[in-house]
Amino acid sequence: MIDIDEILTLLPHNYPFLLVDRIVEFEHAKRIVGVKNVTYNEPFFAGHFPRKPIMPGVLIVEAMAQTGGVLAFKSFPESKGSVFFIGIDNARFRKPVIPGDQLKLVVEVVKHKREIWIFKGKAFVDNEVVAEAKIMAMLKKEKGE
Ligand code: BDE
Repeated sequence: MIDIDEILTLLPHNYPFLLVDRIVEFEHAKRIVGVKNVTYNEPFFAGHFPRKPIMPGVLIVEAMAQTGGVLAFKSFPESKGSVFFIGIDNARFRKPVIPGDQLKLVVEVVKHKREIWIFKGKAFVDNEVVAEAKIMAMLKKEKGE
């Protein structure tokens, strides 16, 4: 288990743009499962949409990408820096995500070569796939490391 305190040490993100609350499974450089609890109080629900709160699909993809970032940094803690989101393919949004849903973000490494990571992400609510995407990321080390 990786709790929110540790996530905050691994990712540079913060409110209102940190979109993973907890890690419940982790396999070194291979697979990770993140959880995001979705509440009516999410700032994006104010505009998306008034009286019809639906989580923007792009933010579900962002939540998968952040979970992939945790996988990369937890696997290689010496590679301190940032993960840049450099590409996305084959994104699908299959079901609306609404307040009260718990997103399970399953991210698997398709390929990892030097600083480039390719992830396959699936987001589940109640064991149903709500979104999926192939995500590409690049680790950028901090200067002097
Ligand atoms: C979104 C992603 C994947 N599958 C379904 C959906 C979906 O149902 N979106 N719905 C959006 C929506 C927006 C407004 Br404004 C509205 O009044 C209603 Br009735 C909607 O269903």
